[in-house]
Amino acid sequence: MHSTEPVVDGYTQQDLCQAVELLAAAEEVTVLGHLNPDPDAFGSAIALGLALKERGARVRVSFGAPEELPASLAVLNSGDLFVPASAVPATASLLVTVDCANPDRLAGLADLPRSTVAAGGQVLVIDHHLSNSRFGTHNLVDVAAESTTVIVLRLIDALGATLTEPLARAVYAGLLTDTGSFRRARPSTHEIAARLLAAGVDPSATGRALTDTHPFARLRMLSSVLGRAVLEPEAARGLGLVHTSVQLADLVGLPAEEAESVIDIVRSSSEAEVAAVLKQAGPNRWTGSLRAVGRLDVNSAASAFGGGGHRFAAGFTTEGTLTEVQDRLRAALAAAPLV
Ligand SMILES: [Mn+2]
Repeated sequence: MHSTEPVVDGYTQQDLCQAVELLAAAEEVTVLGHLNPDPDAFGSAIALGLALKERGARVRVSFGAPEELPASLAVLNSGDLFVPASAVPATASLLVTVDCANPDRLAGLADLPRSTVAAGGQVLVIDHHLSNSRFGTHNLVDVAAESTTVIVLRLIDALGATLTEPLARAVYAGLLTDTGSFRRARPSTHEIAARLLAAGVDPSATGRALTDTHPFARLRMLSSVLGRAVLEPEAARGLGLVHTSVQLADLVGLPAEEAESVIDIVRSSSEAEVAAVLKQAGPNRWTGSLRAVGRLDVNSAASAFGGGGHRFAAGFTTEGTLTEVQDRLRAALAAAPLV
């Protein structure tokens, strides 16, 4: 069991054993996903939380922002584990972060890894982002994993936890969304999905709740946002860039999470290798989402802003006017390496 032979990219069998020992011994655990959680972040936290709760641990699941659980994630919220960020204590004997590349992704809870270690606790980092800074006392980072929920499932199996339907649904949610609805799937991805469906997951109801259900007011928001989309064929090293912005005025009467689905519409433009959506987070503050079809490394472009992610899907937060951020984005994409 305790060989140092790598089982997968980024961590060894020994790393996995140590993480299992840490989780198996834990009596009280705080599990945090990244801010503005997606189904992989929240699904990973809930799946792990349910497995630890079954073992008798006291578990809380949270994320740095927003305070409320986004409506689209309610379908994953099992086991009464979620608490708002304001109810998370400043230290934990065991802190687990899931799908977070660095402490900044914890937003208002970004100091917890440091304060937990200072108080003698342990920090387990579970992630699949290329840009992960391995900020835990223990790190399970596998950049080849389809989703963070897949790494969590390996831990759940090693703990001998029961694959109940709510737990399987949470794992499935991350797998579904992080593979682009199984477009980026290997044969083994479908073997994992088969196990989850056999555990009782309803793929139609789960998929619809996670990605195909929005408030009516989103249609008007899309109308303005898509109406100002711009195609720049010469940008992104001549491979083409399509971009737009979601401004604060567009989101009046809508939860901020509704901005997250815009990138999936913008990226469908056949003339552009790269799609970008700049979401306004304050008067001069922007969060960017970048997607590439498969020829340009947008993780590298995002890192020019201090962000990161995966080669073909990355993000960043930055300050400036919209025009300034757009100019810096063009420059970052012009310098991004081809794959
Ligand atoms: Mn993920």
